[in-house]
Amino acid sequence: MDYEEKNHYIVQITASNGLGDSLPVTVHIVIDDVAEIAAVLEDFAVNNVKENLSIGTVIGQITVLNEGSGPIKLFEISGNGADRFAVDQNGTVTIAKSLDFEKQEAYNLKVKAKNQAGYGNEVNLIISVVDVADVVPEI
Ligand SMILES: [Ca+2]
Ligand SMILES: [Ca+2]
Repeated sequence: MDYEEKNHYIVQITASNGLGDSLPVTVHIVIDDVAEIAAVLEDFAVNNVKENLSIGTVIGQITVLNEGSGPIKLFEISGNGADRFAVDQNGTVTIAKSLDFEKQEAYNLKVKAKNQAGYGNEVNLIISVVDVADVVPEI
């Protein structure tokens, strides 16, 4: 049934009293229109992620402006290098694979959240990596 298009059904049934008499009865069925609202996120940016942070380090939290028809089931990130980061069900962003400033200084990713209504808006997930001296200079 599609709640958005039709929420009022008229059904005609025949009731029998067991003595051979039957009475047509009209039954109205109204289904509450439950709007399914996708989650709304805010752009996420963090610019001080050191390249030597260990895997699993929390680097931020995605802001959910409206959970819609929550709860949010998952966050999905996409873009070049998206596999280096993970977002859990609560929107916490962590490092999933080690970073290397010398290979990639910034990540311009996208993130969206899925609840029972499906995926909501896609926002920017921008992460800038900070250089850390890789080689300790000899004195
Ligand atoms: Ca490095
Ligand atoms: Ca470095």
